[in-house]
Amino acid sequence: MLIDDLLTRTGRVLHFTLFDPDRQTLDELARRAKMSERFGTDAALVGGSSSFSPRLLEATVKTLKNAVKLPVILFPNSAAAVSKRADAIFFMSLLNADDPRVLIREQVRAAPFIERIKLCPISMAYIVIGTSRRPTTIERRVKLDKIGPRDAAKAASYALAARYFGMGCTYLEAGSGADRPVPLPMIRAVRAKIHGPLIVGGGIRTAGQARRIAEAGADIIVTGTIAERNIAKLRSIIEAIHGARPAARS
Ligand code: 1GP
Repeated sequence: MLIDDLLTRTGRVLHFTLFDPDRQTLDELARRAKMSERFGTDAALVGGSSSFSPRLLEATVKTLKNAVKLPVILFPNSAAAVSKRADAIFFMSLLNADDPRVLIREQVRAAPFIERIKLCPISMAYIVIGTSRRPTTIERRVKLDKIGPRDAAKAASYALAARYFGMGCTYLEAGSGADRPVPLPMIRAVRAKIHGPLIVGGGIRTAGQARRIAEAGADIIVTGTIAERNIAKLRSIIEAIHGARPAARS
């Protein structure tokens, strides 16, 4: 699968840049994508917690495909967020949601379409961690079985359950714009329970944070907001991730 190929080919921790269709014009998107590619990002993710029209999604994916050579992976928030122009889709369940819609219903709606258009599904357990004093967009939108920053054991139990379900990747998400990223002890605790790729995102703003997260056990680090607020900082974040010593695998 695409993620395993990327990880094996490079042998290093990867960086993905998240582009939210709703948060920039298409011109800004093309410019930010080109800069991210130049700085060494490994893939472009398209998605976000806000809702956007299928038309804007199509335009976003098309703009990215024209602007850069990076793989474009959908990071959907509903069954409507599927585009055949993308290279792959995170086929994900928000495991600590109380809402069956995000646990399984949207996925059931989307699956036949994904099969028909032959889009590559990347199996993923998505776990949202409440690290921020102010709730992030996803925490406001979805009722959650709350996992606080000190609940490393609870996050690890979710990750272990996902592994027993046979889910491929695990994504620990602090939420876009979070004021703190997922804590390092939680990343280590989750890493110890899973065999597949670990993705960590939300609230990562500095090269130091990114390097520590990589060395705690993340295989892929996602940033979104920093490319919108201060794209020059992205270069040092990506360099720190690519230069990090990958953590030992269990
Ligand atoms: C959100 O993890 C991503 O899904 C990115 O978060 O926007 O805080 O970098 P930021």
